[in-house]
Amino acid sequence: MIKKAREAILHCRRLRVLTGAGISAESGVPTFRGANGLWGKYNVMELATPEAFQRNPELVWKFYNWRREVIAKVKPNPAHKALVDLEKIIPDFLLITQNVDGLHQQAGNKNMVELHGNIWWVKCTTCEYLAQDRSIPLPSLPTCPKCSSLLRPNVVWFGEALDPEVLDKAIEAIENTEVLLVIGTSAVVQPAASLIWLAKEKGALIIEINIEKTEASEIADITLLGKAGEVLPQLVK
Ligand code: BJW
Ligand code: ZN
Repeated sequence: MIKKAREAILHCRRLRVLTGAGISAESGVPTFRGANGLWGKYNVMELATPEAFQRNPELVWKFYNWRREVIAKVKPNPAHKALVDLEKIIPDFLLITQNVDGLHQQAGNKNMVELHGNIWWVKCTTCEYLAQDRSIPLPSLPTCPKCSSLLRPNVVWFGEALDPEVLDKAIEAIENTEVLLVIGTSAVVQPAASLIWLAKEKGALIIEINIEKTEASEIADITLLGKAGEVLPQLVK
């Protein structure tokens, strides 16, 4: 199976890669779901929704300050590095990530979109202010330098729409791919997960890498069970 996946990837001209929290797990970033997932310890509805932020912005900022602290200490792993190599080899490559940790950029990927935003950016809840801010911790209630309103993390919470430009770019790329490589996602959060079904509908070969079977395994042509940091480098070399 690894050999078939390797050949399909190395011989295609158009490749899209969809990543989720599992690709950063070996770097030391907790995933969301599963035994060691963040959501087991924290109540999502208390933290990753606009309603939660309205109700208790201090608590939500405390959570994000903690996440920033964790992520600041970690480094890209061999899976992130393998995707940088792939971007160099494949003529038409797009990385579509659900992750907000910024590890793909840190590793060196250039042609990529972040579906759920980036934890190192903040945006104003009132005006158009949007800026990178890597300070840790941010004040418990950070304010906008332009209009003094409350700032929020530039991430997409449940019930919020994804940036339409970002989503459109992902959809168009998915509709025009030969191969879709799906790495470390439980494939349950929409609309990100639906991109896998869209690729299948359009005739792409779906290759999945995960430590366990997921919602997407049924439609995947090849599922490689194993850690991304161990499996992915074998597909590239
Ligand atoms: C390894 C590994 C290793 C471990 N190697 N693998 C019913 C049907 C359809 C949709 C909905 C519905 N009910 C509600 C909705 C909508 C909702 C949704 O999808 N909910 C589902 C949970 C049911 N979606 C939304 O609300 C989205 N917005 C939307 O729909 O808007 C509509 C709208 C339109 C117009 C106007 C207004 C609204 C927004 C979704 C935003 C998701 N945000 C989060 C938080 C981001 C910020 C933050 O980080 O704090 O994004 S939630 C969280 O889940 C995060 C992730 O990106 C996302 C996906 O998780 P992911 O990456 O798959 O991680 P895990 O933990 O689930 O899985 C890890 C995987 O790795 C596992 O499979 C492991 O096995 C594997 N693994 N170690 C390889 N070493
Ligand atoms: Zn402002």
